[in-house]
Amino acid sequence: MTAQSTLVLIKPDAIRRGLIGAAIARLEPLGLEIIGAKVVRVSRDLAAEHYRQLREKPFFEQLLEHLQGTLHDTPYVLAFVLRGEDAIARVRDVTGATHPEQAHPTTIRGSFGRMTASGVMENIIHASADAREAQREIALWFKPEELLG
Ligand code: IDP
Ligand code: MG
Repeated sequence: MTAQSTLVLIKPDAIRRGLIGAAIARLEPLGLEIIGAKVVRVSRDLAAEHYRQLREKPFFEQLLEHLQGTLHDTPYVLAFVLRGEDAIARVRDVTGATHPEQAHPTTIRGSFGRMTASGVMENIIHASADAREAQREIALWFKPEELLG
């Protein structure tokens, strides 16, 4: 298997709750190379493009607000591109299932995610689901010159 690159976003809920280090501590042992890293103030257009496959969902508007940080008074995310053998699946495994209550307890989402009483899914991080999504998302969030070759 050749090296893959994958996009990871530390979402505003994690930043607000002081969980940046906790999330990175779960990813770091994977031994992947960090080839891109930055802080991003997320526009509505960027959020909508990132989650475009979910635009018909009833929670889409809330999802855009979540990624933009308006729900957590934290108007930015941390974006990373991680590269290494089988990086996409390995990062997804450590991330855990989408719904925090369905995520295995040892995963990032299982350990730190929650559904709030008002129905916001605080699931801490985003990770690309497959090679096609990773390619699209990396191009959306990073310019080529922002990535190590
Ligand atoms: P993923 O993040 O595990 O790939 P997706 O199905 O691609 O899951 O959904 C993207 C994001 O949309 C989730 O990470 C979560 O923030 C949000 N989301 C997904 N399902 C729900 C839901 O049922 N209610 C509220 N938010 C949801
Ligand atoms: Mg997804």
